[in-house]
Amino acid sequence: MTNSEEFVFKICVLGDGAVGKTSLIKKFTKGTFEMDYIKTIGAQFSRFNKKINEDVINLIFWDISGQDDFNFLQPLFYKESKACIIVYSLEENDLGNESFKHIENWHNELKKNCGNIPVVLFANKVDLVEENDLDTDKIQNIVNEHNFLELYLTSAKTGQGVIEAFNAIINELYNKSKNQN
Ligand code: G3D
Ligand code: MG
Repeated sequence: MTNSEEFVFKICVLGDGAVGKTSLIKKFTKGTFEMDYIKTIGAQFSRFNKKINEDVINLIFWDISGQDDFNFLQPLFYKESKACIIVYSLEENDLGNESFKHIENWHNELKKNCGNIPVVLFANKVDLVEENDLDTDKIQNIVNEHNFLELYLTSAKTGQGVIEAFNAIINELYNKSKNQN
């Protein structure tokens, strides 16, 4: 007899175009994911399995592939999401600035559709900045203001922080589900 249990977690990944959403998912899953594209809603999903102890976790990441249009998202994208990753870019250019400003929009959109599910914030492309020069107060303020679970500095390019960041949200979901059984 085995005590192994199986869990399914859908996690939606939000953030402006080109901040690195797809690259981060690829990095975390080491490319061993199956990806499917749903044209009608401009989204793709990637499946990936992970073991924790004896249990199997089926992860399904939903990721927007369209441009920065907050209105095109359809309920199917959010439906039954258990957690969310919001990604912005630390780049010191328009993309970086705009993607930081839009965190709030993405979070509002999420809350409208999913209520209060756990959110982890990824500040991506940390390889492009000097970490010592980061305005950590500004970043910490947004984390506190929105009650995000945690903030991670990540780089899909070097891999910095990626595994830890994804595992933070996965472990949170796992521990919650496990304790309900
Ligand atoms: P998206 O899915 O959020 O739209 P992508 O973003 O994953 O497609 O990434 C957009 C571009 O940023 C890609 O460049 C990708 O290689 C790059 N990128 C993603 N994450 C990082 C990172 O952490 N550091 C750096 N330096 N670049 C990153 P291209 O040129 O392939 O379009
Ligand atoms: Mg993408």
